[in-house]
Amino acid sequence: MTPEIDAVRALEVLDSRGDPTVRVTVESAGRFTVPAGASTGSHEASERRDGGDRYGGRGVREAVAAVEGEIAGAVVGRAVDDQAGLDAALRDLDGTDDLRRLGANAVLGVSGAALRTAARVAGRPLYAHVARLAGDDESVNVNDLARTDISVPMPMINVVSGGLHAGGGVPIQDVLVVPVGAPDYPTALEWAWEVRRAVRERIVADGHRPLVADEGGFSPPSVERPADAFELVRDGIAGAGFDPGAGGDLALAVDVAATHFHDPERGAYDLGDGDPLAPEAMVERALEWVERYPIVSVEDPLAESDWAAWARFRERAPDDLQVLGDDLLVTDPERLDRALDRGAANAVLVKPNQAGTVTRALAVCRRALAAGCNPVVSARSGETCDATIADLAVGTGAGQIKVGSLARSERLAKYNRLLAIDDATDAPLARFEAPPGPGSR
Ligand code: 2PG
Ligand code: MG
Repeated sequence: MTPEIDAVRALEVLDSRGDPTVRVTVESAGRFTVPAGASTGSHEASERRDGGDRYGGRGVREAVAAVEGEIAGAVVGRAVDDQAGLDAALRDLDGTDDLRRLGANAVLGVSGAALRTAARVAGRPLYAHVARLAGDDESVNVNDLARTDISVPMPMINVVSGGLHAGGGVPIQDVLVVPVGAPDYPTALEWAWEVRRAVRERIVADGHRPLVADEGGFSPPSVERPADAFELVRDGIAGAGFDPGAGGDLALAVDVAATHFHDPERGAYDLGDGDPLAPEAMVERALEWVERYPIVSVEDPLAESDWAAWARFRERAPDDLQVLGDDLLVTDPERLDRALDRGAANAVLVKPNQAGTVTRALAVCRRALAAGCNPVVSARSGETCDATIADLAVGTGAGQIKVGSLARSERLAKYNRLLAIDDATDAPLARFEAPPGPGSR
């Protein structure tokens, strides 16, 4: 007989920023703790916060009560291995597009805890269970995946932070390294560690304290303009003895997170280094960065609403540049289709809490892979040591992951889980593939 969900419990716990979040346990016994963004897109699934005085309004006791009350009433007794059916039932129960009634944090908590329960009940590693769901293919031999088609995702590792994750400073959010030339995942981490150390030494030599931001990246006062951040990390790659660039050892990636310095009223981007830029000038500026620095991936170079400028950027960018949509696409299959039709992006960030359910996040991965678009599984800036997304990235074959810097336990929990999967499976490190050029679809 198929095991059923016996009970659903929830608890308000605190995340890496000290903000409350929802932890759900489906008995018996899978546990999932929901992450939270700071640079959120306005089209994301909507998390539920209590308001009022507790935790500055960020308490989640109402979401916890929704899990233990209304949601438990609807899901207790369901088969644990019917993820799609469970997620559809949760959506129906909520009844809104963005899950605001029950709260996307309540819904995703249950969806994620059920996923982990089902893997445990089936006696499979979580990544193997995800591979089965993601492929929607009963013929996949989940016990034999180590020798078939899984890979460990190429990590995109944060080194310098800005924007909303660093409380000011440079307006762009992350400058990251991608160890494109690393032969395997453990080596990729080692190389990124060397670069991070070189950058840290440089910051200290310049007379600054190497304090870290929300995702563990450095945010020194010497980094005033985006160019300073690109130079610091590029020089860190060279300083650690590596060859920077797409065909070298480590390349750069950037999350511009432009929505958060874009004024929608005036349609202008304020990089804080002169007059605010019109969309066309912002396109030029981002193209200049790509030309001057060894950048292989640009996330959110334009705001979530600026579709026309996204398409112009992609048209003018080099064919092999990864143009990655986060706030633009919010892990939404329909927005992804729109982006593919308009040629606005060739890669999509996949954040389960933007989607609201595991099934929807998997659907975005599947749709992207089918269209030749790169899915990049991503953590949020507010995290816990829950490492589910590491298995999600392996099981979906996403090929890339972004979880922050090599600092802070909530980040390392994901990197370490991937080390364990690498060790257990001998799966190869996914190569960073140049996505197809514009007009290829
Ligand atoms: C992003 C994420 C993770 P946040 O913008 O890609 O870095 O940030 O979780 O704050 O949206
Ligand atoms: Mg982003």
